[in-house]
Amino acid sequence: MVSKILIANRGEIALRVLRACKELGIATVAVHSTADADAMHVRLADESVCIGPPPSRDSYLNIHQIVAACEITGADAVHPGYGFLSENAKFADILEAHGITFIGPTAEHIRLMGDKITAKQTALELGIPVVPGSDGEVRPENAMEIAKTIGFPVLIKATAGGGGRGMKVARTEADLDEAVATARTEAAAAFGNDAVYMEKYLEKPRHIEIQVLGDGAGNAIHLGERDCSLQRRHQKVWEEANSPALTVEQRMKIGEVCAAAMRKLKYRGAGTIEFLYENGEFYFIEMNTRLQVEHPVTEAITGIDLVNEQIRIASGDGLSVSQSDVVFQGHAIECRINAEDPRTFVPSPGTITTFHTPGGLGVRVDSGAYAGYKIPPYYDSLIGKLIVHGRTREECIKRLSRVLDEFVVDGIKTTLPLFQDLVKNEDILAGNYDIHWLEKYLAGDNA
Ligand code: MV4
Repeated sequence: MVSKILIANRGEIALRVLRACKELGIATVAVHSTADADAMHVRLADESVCIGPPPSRDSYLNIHQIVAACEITGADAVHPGYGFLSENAKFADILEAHGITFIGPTAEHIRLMGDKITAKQTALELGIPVVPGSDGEVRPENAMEIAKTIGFPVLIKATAGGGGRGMKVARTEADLDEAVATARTEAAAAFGNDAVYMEKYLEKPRHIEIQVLGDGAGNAIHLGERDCSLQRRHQKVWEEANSPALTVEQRMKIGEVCAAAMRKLKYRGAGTIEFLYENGEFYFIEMNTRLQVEHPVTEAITGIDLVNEQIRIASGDGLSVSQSDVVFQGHAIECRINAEDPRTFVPSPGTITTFHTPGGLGVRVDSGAYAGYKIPPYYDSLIGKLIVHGRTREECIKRLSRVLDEFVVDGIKTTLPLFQDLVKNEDILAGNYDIHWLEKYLAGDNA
């Protein structure tokens, strides 16, 4: 049983986890850097511990400081949120060695999915459809043979990668050697591991991900998909469920494939299985072994509190719902509110002078921001998430448009004006977009 949770994170996700703990009657410990002493997650927690100076590596990524904060406060579990230490297998191992519960999957499953080649091999063995590609690592000397078998265009990816760093497209035979060499150099620089693999390059896919929950004992369910195709430089901007591209039958089929795979794996906790979707087919690319930023979209349409489920699972109580209890109701959209210029996405830290959040039926704002809050320049620029729910996609977008008019953030630039434009766009209204749409729109190519 878990009785006191240390939240090893900051910002809106630290608040999100605090709220779930409070509803469960579990005591909370916030940790913070010196830059976050005035943060909302520190104010709302039962206790707080300063764990170091502003740079993440000295505070939110400092495993020893976090373990020490658990020892000092008597916390018996840690929720890592997303980012930071959430997919760090060594952290999960160290906590376990100290008798502290890591609210997440086993270190073994984190490692399995952290290496993109073993993740893909595992997915294949579990019956999940994968992108056609090399069977394991690609070396410069065998790259051409493999590429010819797959067929051009091909994509070179870093084994230790994820999130799009170190990827290189080779459109023809003439591009291949350079693409492999550059991908290896970039992978070595970014991840300290130059191993790469190869896949068929999908030209215009959507990014559709499936939410799963497993109890670690062989029971697992899916909570449908989220369409996260609207991205810029691998940063998601707008996420929605259901995907405008899927039928009920397609949703249930891919969802059941994923849930069955998680049962076989005896997966524990919340996870997301990422796919590219093109011409009616799903292709596995990665699995994230953590709670994701966009999880509220799934919460909106299912009514299931994902953090509550994570804590239940970590406490050994299993899932509160079975697959047949899961009902998908209506449509939800999340807009990421970043302290950034809405056209260039250049960060805009500073002091928020006015912060007026919208309300009404079907509206949720997850944010640690408030009037007078000074956004520190050290961390990512997400200051909040707006999640809107409606009975249909059309109702949801109309509501979103109304809600965006009510939202006031002064003192800094935010991405809110971008969403004002998107809700009026014909392609967006029609649900007609792929992973390249937003970049083209921002460049003025499909306006
Ligand atoms: C791909 C792809 C096309 N074909 N794989 C980028 C992030 C990483 N998670 C996987 N990514 C991609 N993998 C194949 N075989 C295109 C992308 C990609 C992408 C994927 C999802 C969302 C946005 C994207 C933007 C550019 C490229």
